[in-house]
Amino acid sequence: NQNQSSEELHVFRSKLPDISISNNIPLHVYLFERLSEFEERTCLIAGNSGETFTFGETHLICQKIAAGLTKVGIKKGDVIMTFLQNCSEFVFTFLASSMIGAVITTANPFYTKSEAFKQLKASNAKLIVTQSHYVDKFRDPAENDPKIGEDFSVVTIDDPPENCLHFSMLSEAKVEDMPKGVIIHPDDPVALPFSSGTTGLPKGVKLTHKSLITGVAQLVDGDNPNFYLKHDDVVLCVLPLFHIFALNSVLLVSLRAGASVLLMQKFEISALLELIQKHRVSVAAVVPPLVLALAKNPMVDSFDLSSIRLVLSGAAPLGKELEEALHRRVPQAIFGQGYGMTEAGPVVTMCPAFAKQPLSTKSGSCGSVVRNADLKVVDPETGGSLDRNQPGEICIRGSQIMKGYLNDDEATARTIDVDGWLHTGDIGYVDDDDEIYIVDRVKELIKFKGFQVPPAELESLLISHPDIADAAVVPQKDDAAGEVPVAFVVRSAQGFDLTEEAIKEFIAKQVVFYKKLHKVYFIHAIPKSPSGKILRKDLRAKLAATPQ
Ligand code: 4UW
Repeated sequence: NQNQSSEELHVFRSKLPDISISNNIPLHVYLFERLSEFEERTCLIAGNSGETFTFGETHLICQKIAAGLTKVGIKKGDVIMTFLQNCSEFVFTFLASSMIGAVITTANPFYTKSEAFKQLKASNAKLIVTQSHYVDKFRDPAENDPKIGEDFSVVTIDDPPENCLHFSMLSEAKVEDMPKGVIIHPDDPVALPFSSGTTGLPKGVKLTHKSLITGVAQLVDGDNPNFYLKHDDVVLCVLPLFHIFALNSVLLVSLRAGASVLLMQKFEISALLELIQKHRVSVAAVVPPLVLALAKNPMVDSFDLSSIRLVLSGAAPLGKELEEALHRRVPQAIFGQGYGMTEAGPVVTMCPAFAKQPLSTKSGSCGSVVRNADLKVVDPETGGSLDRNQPGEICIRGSQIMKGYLNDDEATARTIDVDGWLHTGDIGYVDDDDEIYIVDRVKELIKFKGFQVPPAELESLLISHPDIADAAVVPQKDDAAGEVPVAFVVRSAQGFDLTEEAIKEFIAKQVVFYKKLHKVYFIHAIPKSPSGKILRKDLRAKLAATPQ
């Protein structure tokens, strides 16, 4: 019954009114729209060296690199992979790539060789920008893998090893050599981060110029921005830029708003505290494990953190106790959470206490749905939409969401339905004050300190072992990391003496640190549904009942 179903559709909207968003222009044009006003202001601060770049300098360098990329053969639609820790070259490459209509796929430089090659092949990247000590990860490829110099080029930001180019090759090009007449359509992809989404292996997430502009505008545009950044703000960028949280909600929003970004290569508590004090960081984007470090480490007391006015946490659930513990150390700061997902482009909800005209929020909530978007909560069994205070799967709709997965229409169709709703795989509810709480996850994904651990990836590695007949990987709760991956393994007939240690080591050799298995349980058979799907809920229940 059509009437009945439309009557029952509960759609939640932001308490902030919709705004007009100029999302029909290229991303870099949008980000630098107020360049003449910001020209002299500090745009980037490299934490390591103290080197700074104004907005004017940043824009000029990006234009040169856009010309340089063209010189090395990169054209509109080509993919460039950044295999970098946070640094100014990351920012320049990203923006320059947008200028010529190319696409950046961001990868974690700590990836192992096999992880790096998987993303390189899947994205078909033509160029990798990295550091010399990572280049070996792209050498000696297997039979069908792409090869340096033949299938792709490598640029290093430091002294280039054999067959690689130096970054100055790009940055010393002439602005006049920027390609002319490149036409960029709002629906062209500009970024291609990888995410496993609700199921399966990591996939390229096509984020278009329009999606990212919308995502940025939802936070910082309008008379009363939801995430109000001031011109004199110094925004901490210690979270990795290869992940969508920092890329969107630290870097891109700051560029648009004219705030400075303090780039830190990696998290190290004393260096972090020194930089916060030295540069008077005012906005800190964090993940729960970082909150834990800041809340608990005794060193914090010897630094002046009084400049911090705002702390934004996300990417994983933040416990109330932890939030309160950190709040005691930076009492002047407003605390809040955002909730996002790579595919959602990326913000689903944001704390409205960060607005220019702040609204009060409750601790533990992830804020309210962003403006210019619809949110609904659906019953995972019936698919019907639910009213307030009833937990169900969070779905989001708006111009910010991804265009789809790269070369995977089936996964796209499973994630975005015909009415344009993106199904997040997260269970949450909306309370009487329009605040959203995430309470569980129905998707496979495991999050270790906010990093994605796709169970399907570990399962396929496990099954490739000759002594393993079947395997399933599920999350186990952990105080420090939030969740850790653990495996249930069925040994094959000849594998009776295969040990837990041997399996852990077999996996550890092939994956980045946060995907390592923390425990292996031997089992006679993996519980599966009649259609062959792993019954992960049963395994999670088994785990909860097992004494640790
Ligand atoms: N509480 C509980 C949360 C939360 C959460 C995420 O790696 P991805 O694909 O993406 C992210 C993106 C986070 C993000 C982006 C932009 C932003 O402004 C912001 O606000 C702070 C956060 O993490 O993983 C997506 C999955 O991570 C979980 C949830 O399961 C989601 O589907 N997640 N944020 N605050 N869980």
